[in-house]
Amino acid sequence: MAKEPRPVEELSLWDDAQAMITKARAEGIDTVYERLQHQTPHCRICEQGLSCRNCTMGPCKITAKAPRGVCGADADVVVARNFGRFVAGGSAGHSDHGRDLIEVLEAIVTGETTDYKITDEPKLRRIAEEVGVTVAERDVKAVATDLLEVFFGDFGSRKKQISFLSRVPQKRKDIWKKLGMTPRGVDREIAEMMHRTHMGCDNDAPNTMIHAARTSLSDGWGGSMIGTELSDVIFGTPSPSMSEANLGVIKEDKVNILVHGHNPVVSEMILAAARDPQIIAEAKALGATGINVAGLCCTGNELLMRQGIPMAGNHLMTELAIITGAVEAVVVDYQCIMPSLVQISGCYHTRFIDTAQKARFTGAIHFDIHPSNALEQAREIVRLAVKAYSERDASRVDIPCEPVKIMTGFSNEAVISALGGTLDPLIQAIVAGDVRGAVGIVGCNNPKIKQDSMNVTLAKELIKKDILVLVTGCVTTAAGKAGLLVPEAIEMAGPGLKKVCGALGIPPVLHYGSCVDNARILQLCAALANALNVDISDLPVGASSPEWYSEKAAAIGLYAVASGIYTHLGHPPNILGSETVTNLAVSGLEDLVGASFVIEPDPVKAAELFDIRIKAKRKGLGLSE
Ligand code: XCC
Ligand code: SF4
Repeated sequence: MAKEPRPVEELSLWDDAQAMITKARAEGIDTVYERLQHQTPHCRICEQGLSCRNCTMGPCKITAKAPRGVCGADADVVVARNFGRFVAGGSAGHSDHGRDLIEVLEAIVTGETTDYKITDEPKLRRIAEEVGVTVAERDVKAVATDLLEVFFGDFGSRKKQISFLSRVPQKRKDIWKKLGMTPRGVDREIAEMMHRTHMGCDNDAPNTMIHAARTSLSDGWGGSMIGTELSDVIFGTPSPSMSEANLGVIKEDKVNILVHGHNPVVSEMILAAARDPQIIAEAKALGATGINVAGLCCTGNELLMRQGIPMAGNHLMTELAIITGAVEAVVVDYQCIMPSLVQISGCYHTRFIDTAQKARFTGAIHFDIHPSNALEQAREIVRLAVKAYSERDASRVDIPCEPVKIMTGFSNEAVISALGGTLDPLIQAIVAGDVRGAVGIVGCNNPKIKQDSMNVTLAKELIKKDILVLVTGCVTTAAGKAGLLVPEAIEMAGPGLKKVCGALGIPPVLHYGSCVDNARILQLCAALANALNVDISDLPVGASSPEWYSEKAAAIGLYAVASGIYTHLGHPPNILGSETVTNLAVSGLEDLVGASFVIEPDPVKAAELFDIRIKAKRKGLGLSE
């Protein structure tokens, strides 16, 4: 029997989303919300992480009646193995993305491509020096060649630890060493997780969890950090600028191209092609006033940070953006791209274009993009979009709102430069209690949760308490739409934060980039800890992913905890079937790594928990609460 559709007010915080869900329903188009209803109720056993299909003696379901799988694995082993593979999947996503940036750098130095270049040479030299490459009196190509070998090496099996552990406070490295948690090589840790979780291998849940943490650390301090740093080298290190967000950034009189996915390698070329005067002239010949490139999800974040492109939306806006009827093309790279976008594009004149061999979509137009052909292929893609403009059905266009202003571009380099060249003013503000602490709110939307309701409420509650908020990933657009990413948002902040951000002319919620850019937050925490000569777990900081859904978000959460950062999740991963694993996650890790997860579905209560934590950490540092 068909279920009653849920009222749109329950599905999203936003008018633009509600209007487009209503339009989709009127046009008979299913979205994530209908599909979720069809999938509900979910399998309870899978939700608890108690199903195993790691071999064909099974699949097995662990229940009270059948407490062991065919091989004898119990609930703890099955849950830990499933969680370990979940984290390995997320770490693989971020890190394979990082590897793609190394390959672009390689194509630059070998001359295989001229479409890309080294934009921030000083940064290249800086990070090369950090990881032990000789820099003095060597030309940029020689330095880059050595650097990319070091980074390729970080993915391999020949190192005792990955290079960017040079950034980690010694106390933290000692903890990792003692626990056997030091990440050695990115691919190695991921492969070893697959090995350990094969039947008959690592059958001790805490031991599996330790390796899950090591795997996630190889992502945070390895794959993701390399991805962020090389993206800055190749496309430029972000600095503050203004842009806009919500579906209103889609323009009725323009050819609209949405870039979606994660890696800036393709989307930067789409943007470059869309700025080509010749192609703009072709768009104008068809009656458009220009070509508009807007972002979705993290590839949007990457281009927003560096190029200031507007953000059409986050995860749960990706289908709804197409429903406006005004999108000529959706160009995707990889990750978080719902396959449903192909079908929804097919309901309109929208061209759905995939660009990566490792992320093909049945029914999409495929362009095989490599560093050597990227710009030429991007021009062809933009021309396809221009052509599609003439097929747009004006009677089906509905752009539901006006965009809101946002400020973006807060790399650590930009923050330090805004502070006058050092972190000292920030440390003084923390010591004085004007900035009581900082929390990174990161991650996704999940259709099980009213879109952005938790992301926004948590951010608002924290800034009221003089806690600085850093946002990345899909929380960016949430914070932006709520008016939190502009300097005027200091009016919503507590007195201390208002004073500090007001003096600097910055918002109390800072856009720190995409999800791989959470590595920037790790780096900032490490720098603060080193400056104070303490461990990261001593800092008055926290992390949160209120509306997370993905394997990558689990990897981020775990590397945050393993790095010593207290981390809130709005709902638990599929681990509740094991008391051992659950207890480890929400308390046992505290004894091991000085931080743990906290699960709290109420964002107001979550803010209070952060407040308590920050008070305790401030006290530990001898500071006023
Ligand atoms: Fe994906 Fe990065 Fe989550 Fe958004 S936040 S839904 S992972 S796009 Ni990373
Ligand atoms: Fe069942 Fe064990 Fe095979 Fe998993 S590994 S499917 S628990 S027999």
